[in-house]
Amino acid sequence: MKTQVAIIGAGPAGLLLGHLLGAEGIECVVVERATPDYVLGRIRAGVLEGGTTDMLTQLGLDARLKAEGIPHDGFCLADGERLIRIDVAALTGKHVTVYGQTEVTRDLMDAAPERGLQIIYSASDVALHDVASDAPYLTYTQGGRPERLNAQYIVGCDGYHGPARQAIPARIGQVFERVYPFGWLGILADVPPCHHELIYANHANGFALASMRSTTRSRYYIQVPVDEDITQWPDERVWDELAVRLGPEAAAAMTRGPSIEKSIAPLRSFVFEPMRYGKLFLCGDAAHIVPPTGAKGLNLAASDVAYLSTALIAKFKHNDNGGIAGYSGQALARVWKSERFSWSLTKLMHRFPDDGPFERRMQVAEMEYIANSRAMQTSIAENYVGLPL
Ligand code: RFL
Ligand code: PHB
Repeated sequence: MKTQVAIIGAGPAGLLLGHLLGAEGIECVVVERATPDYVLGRIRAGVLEGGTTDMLTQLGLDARLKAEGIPHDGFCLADGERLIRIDVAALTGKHVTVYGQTEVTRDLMDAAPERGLQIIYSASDVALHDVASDAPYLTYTQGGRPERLNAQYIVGCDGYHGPARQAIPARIGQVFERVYPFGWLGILADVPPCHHELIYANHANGFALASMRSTTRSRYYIQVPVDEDITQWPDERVWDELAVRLGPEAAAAMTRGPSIEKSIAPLRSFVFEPMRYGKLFLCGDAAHIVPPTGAKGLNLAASDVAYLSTALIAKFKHNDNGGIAGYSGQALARVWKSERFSWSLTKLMHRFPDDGPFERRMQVAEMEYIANSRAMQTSIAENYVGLPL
């Protein structure tokens, strides 16, 4: 089989890219290891920047987003004593939208057949070959049969654990990494949210986040040790801990209910440079990971895709190589700013096991500064709504 662009991974990055290229008549095939149900079963991001929702609008795939997405004009930082509201709408003139990654993926998946985007699910042993040559190709196994896909370009949208990044020789790539000594235990429950906006809380017991998917579905997280055994956290214990960490006001408004999903995600900052090698490009989690504090991961995957789709369209339509040559530098410039924001919000809002009284005083001082400085609030707000592409 042959195509113009072979995309590895049918997560949000791979599907968005496939649709954007397809809309310009560029042929692509998406090769995904998992089944559609598995991809939709992963509960992840919940907050979309304007730039991300604009891409769905541009594709004409925003009907459900418009009907079900909830615009948020602000969010809160809590430190036990007070709730600091960051009024992102007043500070930036923009807003974010609460609409789950699962729903974004479903919308992109559902539109694939009618738009002629070919997605090959349940493809195992995906391997990249000759990516530095003019004739790169993928091999994989499907239904027990070995397959080969020739392409002009290969794009790795295969997440942190996928094979694409590994296809770049060690002498070319450089890894930047920080692993945090804690994870987030998340629960999803069909109960109304405790507050109409998100609350990020720093409590002596650790971080907590009150988020949501809709007016009837809540998503909560608590910081736990990285090696925590999830069986030690029956629902009631999670709710009790949330009530303590989020503070009395949120606790009073919190409705408890059985969890419909519960999992622990480790926290990591990670960047791989460069994001292009020969005919291979990396997009999204394949090239970088941010800790979820600040809700940047999916949005960063979307901005990579915006840059790369523009570059590939210029190449295929006008034989213009400039975008392709500049892709890695352009994408990384934005990646590093999101890395900085996610890292700084993670440092501000979590209790690190090795921190002492000095580090705690630094957190208190920074909270105090944020509470009283419009400049600080503006800085947080403009990062939260998404830096310009
Ligand atoms: P994905 O979603 O991981 O998709 C990669 C796809 O590649 C497939 N794959 C392979 N396919 C073929 N062959 C192989 N060998 C393969 N190996 C892997 C996988 O099956 C999968 O389908 O990466 P992508 O598309 O780059 O998207 C990135 C986002 O998923 C990620 O950044 C966000 O979920 C991060 N994130 C958040 N981002 C936000 O913007 N806002 C948020 O509010 C937010 N909250 C979160 C998050 C991530 C979390 N976790 C669990 C890490 C909250 C959490 C708890
Ligand atoms: C979520 O709702 O899953 C969510 C929201 C905000 C974050 C991270 C995750 O910063």
